Amino acid sequence: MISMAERDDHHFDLRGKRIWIAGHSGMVGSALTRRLRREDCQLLEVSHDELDLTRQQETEEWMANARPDAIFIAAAKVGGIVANSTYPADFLYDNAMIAMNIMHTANRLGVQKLLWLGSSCVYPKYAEQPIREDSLLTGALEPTNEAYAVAKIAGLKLAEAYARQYGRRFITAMPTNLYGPNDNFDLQNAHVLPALIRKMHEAKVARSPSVVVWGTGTPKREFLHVDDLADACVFVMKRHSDPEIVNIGSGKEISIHDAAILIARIVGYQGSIVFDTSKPDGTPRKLVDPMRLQAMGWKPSIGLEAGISDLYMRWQQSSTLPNDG
Ligand code: GFB
Repeated sequence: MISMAERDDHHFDLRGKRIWIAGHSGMVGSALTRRLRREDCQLLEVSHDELDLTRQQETEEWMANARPDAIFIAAAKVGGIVANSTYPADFLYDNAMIAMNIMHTANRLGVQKLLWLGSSCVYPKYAEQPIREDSLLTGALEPTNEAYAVAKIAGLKLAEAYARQYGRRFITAMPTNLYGPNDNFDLQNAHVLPALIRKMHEAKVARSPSVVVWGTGTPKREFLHVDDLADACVFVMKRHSDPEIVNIGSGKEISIHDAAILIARIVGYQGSIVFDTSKPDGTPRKLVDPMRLQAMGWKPSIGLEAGISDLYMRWQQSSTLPNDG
């Protein structure tokens, strides 16, 4: 049944709906699960062991049976700068297949609303900062994550195509660099914040004189806590319906050098920081322009220092690594 509010084309009411968070156990998916538990909706879940989203037939069968009303696609193969450049085929294939299989089936089943998550790395390497949504496809990509970006662009163009050809409300949000609970702390595959938390903690415990930070330390990154992202995704799902993409960011950037100093302070590491310039810097800056989402009425609430402190505490509680007590 369509509610009064839903007659306004931009409003989508989650109440009573069957909602599927594809990839519910990952960092983004688990944040969305926490956030959506506060809504009066029914959450559908399927584990990775039960369903491989890169397989079309399995995906079609599961979705035809589960019959979601709306879908958040949080499933993705993700990793930091070195993982992205080491496994480009896996990043492109897995992420493109997830988009193709879920959206194709969602269209066939008439799913009412679907949110695809892009990434700020889909924008050109030298995009004007802050990066507006309309700078998409105006220049060359950053080579270290080109494969991942191409898959994410394929997904957002597919969402747009289903909207144009079939009138579907398939939309795309473009998050900046994320961190938070359930982040990956594996040093080869992690993004910079969990990697540096771990390196600094281990160096503190081992009383090591220095910690190695990749690259020159000069690139700047914008970081958003994943709980802010989840809140923004629910906001966008309810309030935004046209195919225009929407950036989701914190509006603040910090150099990798300054992020390393901040993490050392939070962790209590007093040794020195050494930059390994044989490792890639990646894109020099990627600060997304948050104006479109701000104009709709959303803003983030978790500051970087509080977010990193919370992540460090949670990781220590869940980790079996030695501590300095
Ligand atoms: O977080 P990160 O791996 O991803 O790296 P990107 C950010 C910056 O931190 C780079 C530096 O300049 C890294 O060289 N860095 C310093 C480190 N020390 C470390 C470390 O120990 N580990 C890591 N990982 N980095 C990713 C893309 O790019 O951003 C993905 O590869 C995705 O596709 C993601 O878009 C959000 O911001 O460079």
